[in-house]
Amino acid sequence: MSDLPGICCGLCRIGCFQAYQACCCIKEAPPNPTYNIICLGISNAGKTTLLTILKFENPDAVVPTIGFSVQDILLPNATLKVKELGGAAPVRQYWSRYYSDVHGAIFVVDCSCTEEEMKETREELHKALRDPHLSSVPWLILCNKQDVDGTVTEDRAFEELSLADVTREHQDLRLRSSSKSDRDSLHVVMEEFASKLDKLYSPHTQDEATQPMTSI
Ligand SMILES: Nc1nc2c(ncn2[C@@H]2O[C@H](COP(=O)(O)OP(=O)(O)O)[C@@H](O)[C@H]2O)c(=O)[nH]1
Ligand SMILES: [Mg+2]
Repeated sequence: MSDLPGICCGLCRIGCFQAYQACCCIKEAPPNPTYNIICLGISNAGKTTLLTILKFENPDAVVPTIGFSVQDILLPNATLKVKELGGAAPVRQYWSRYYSDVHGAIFVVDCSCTEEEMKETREELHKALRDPHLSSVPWLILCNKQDVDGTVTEDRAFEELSLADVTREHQDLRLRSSSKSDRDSLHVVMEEFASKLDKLYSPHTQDEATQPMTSI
């Protein structure tokens, strides 16, 4: 019984705070939006490594991706649910099976690769860009392995990947440099990409994050 005044006082304070919240329209901050992202690129481009870095984990421990893997990348402005598809030649024919529910696409390019691999990369990239499910989503092309001597720069990659015509149709396509040794820049690039997604998909569409792109 001696606790009664304390309990009453506590309840009063909660009541007062709730009344104050209601009067001043103070609401809890909405949770960060979640976007479904597809991550493509031929084997060895560095997809798993970059995603591992974005999760603040050790990139030296990555193993080749068999089939696909899904990783949640937590950014200050969004959560990216990234599905990385294996990049080996025999599995690339199945990539398009995973395109239907995505809000954005990331394509990782090994800019230190051979001419033959760059040709392969260009063909796969253009195939994906032409897919109707991915034609209206924001694209981020990462020109990776910029730390390697003699690697192809972002401008040169734009040429080698024949992107001049593509950017007319894909106005939300961005080409950015990346490297496993520059985590900070990678985070900046990803936050910029998340902002682009945010601009495109207004808050009320968040509940529909699992809907196919065509319905958003
Ligand atoms: N020098 C360098 N090596 C990288 C970079 N990114 C990835 N790698 C290496 O490239 C190899 C393949 O990486 P991985 O992430 O498995 O490629 P994935 O097949 O596209 O997932 C690994 O040995 C990585 O350490 C980078 O930015 N610079
Ligand atoms: Mg991988």
